[in-house]
Amino acid sequence: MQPLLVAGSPGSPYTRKLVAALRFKRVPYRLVLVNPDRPRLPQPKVRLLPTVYFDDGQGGVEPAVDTTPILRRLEREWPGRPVTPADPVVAFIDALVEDFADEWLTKAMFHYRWARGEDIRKAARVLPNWFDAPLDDATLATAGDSFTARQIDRLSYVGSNDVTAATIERSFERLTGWLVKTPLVHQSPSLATASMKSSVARTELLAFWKKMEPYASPSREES
Ligand SMILES: N[C@@H](CCC(=O)N[C@@H](CS)C(=O)NCC(=O)O)C(=O)O
Repeated sequence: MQPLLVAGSPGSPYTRKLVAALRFKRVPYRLVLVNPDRPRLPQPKVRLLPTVYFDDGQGGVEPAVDTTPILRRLEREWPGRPVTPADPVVAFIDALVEDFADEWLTKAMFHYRWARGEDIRKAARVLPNWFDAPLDDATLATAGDSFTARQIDRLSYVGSNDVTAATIERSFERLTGWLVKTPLVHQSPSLATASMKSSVARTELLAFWKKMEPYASPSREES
């Protein structure tokens, strides 16, 4: 069987969410790093990371985006080691928490990366190196500058600004304080765990959820 082909980047929280769930489910996969300026694979209609290339049944591939429906499909095709709770009430709560993590926690991730000087300098040095082969120092400096300009420009779309910064940070601190003492939704890893873990890990502040930890970081061999 061919491993599932996933195009993504370790800097993308949604890539990490998907990879965490694939690892937990033990679905064989191959992660290829994408350089958005030099596409090597067919593009999905909406260009987002991660993109999963499903077998189209005719010898080709069918690109798919959006981790939630992708993982719902994988749950149907790979029912072993489910990441959806069996109890429908718990599954509903899990879906709500997953949505909260996908839509709200990524704001904290983006804010903590791009709102302050030292964090910006770190993100500029790290993230451009995760789309292709590692860059030499001069290329990394140029790529870091243009990456930074683009991402800071997007802070307004994400909703991080001088007025909202305190709300984002208070909400994140409240959540992480709560997570230290509360088990998350159900006993084994789930989509909610995968999504929350990925965004929180990407803030590079915390290492929670030991049970998800082994599944959360793409290893070097995969890139
Ligand atoms: N809801 C989507 C979101 C995917 C997403 O926004 N990915 C980011 C990278 S982490 C992206 O590709 N952003 C590029 C863009 O928005 O143009 C999912 O769950 O996969």
